[in-house]
Amino acid sequence: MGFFKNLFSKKPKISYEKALNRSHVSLFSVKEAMDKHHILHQDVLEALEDALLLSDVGIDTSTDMIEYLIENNKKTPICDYESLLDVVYQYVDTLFMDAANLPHKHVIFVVGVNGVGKTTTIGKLAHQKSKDQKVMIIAADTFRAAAIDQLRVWAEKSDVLFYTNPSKDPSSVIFDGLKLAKEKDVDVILIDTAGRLQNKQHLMAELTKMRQMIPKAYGTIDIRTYLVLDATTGQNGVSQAKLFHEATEVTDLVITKLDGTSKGGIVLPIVSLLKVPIAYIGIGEGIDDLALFDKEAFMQQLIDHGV
Ligand SMILES: Nc1nc2c(ncn2[C@@H]2O[C@H](COP(=O)(O)OP(=O)(O)OP(=O)(O)O)[C@@H](O)[C@H]2O)c(=O)[nH]1
Ligand SMILES: [Mg+2]
Repeated sequence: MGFFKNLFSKKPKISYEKALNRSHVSLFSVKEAMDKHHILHQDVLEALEDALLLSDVGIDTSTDMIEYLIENNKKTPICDYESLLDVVYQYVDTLFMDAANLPHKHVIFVVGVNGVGKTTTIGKLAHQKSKDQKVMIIAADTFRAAAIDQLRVWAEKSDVLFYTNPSKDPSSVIFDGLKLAKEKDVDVILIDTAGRLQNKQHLMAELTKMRQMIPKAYGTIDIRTYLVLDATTGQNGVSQAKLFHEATEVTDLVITKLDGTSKGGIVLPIVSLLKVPIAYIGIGEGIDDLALFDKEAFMQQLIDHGV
């Protein structure tokens, strides 16, 4: 067993088993081809590429991974399945970055397309953070009354502060909400925004304006922009990631609905493209179904689980 596999061979946390139970890259035929040839044969590479594409890793990252294997094989020949897996782990490890440790006081601005799980994620975050921090939720999704009500329910569940103003535009709501948060000496401010398609330019421009409003209203504070991506949407997630990043300088990703997909591989091209960390994963609809991203547990479930 290789170095990386040893490093990660601790038992994955239950939440990851639950989340990625259906979501692994299935490497059965890769193992079969490796057991037959005992070298990095073309059959092995083809089987690996098929498995990666099936799991939504996408052509660019699959090709990149295969080139990495070929290069490594020149230095240290890959002669069994274990050593192949070890190089796959090494490659995937290069893609993930560690999320920053947040200071006690911070703002999290939450963006994403419609229905990905922004509001639910804020509700779950409020619940986690309210255990030891003073939390305020700002509902800047003021277009729909139902959206405000949904967020208010989440705020009540965790007994945190809540601010909105349906008669104002989203940027003004953020401005007023942050002023109030400062007055009340709030530690964590979670800002919910309306879902929007990444190719609607005027809506993306509005998001940029909202993001710029935060330091203007509050002054110096640590600001994170969380892009929420639904793991079940497949390759469109890559385009979402790119365009939201351009509009708002995404600092972290939240990947939701990993409990409901067999294509968790989509995470790889997205982190490879954006070069930002995954802060959390959503693994269900309940208030506790949000886990801090754990690279080792994730990699183990995504890759090794499949044989
Ligand atoms: N299975 C599962 N469902 C989730 C998860 N996160 C959110 N959902 C569900 O996804 C649906 C949409 O969630 P919302 O939080 O309303 O999504 P949103 O991004 O705020 O939607 P808009 O505000 O309309 O853009 C709800 O039914 C949630 O319960 C998750 O991690 N797993
Ligand atoms: Mg919402």
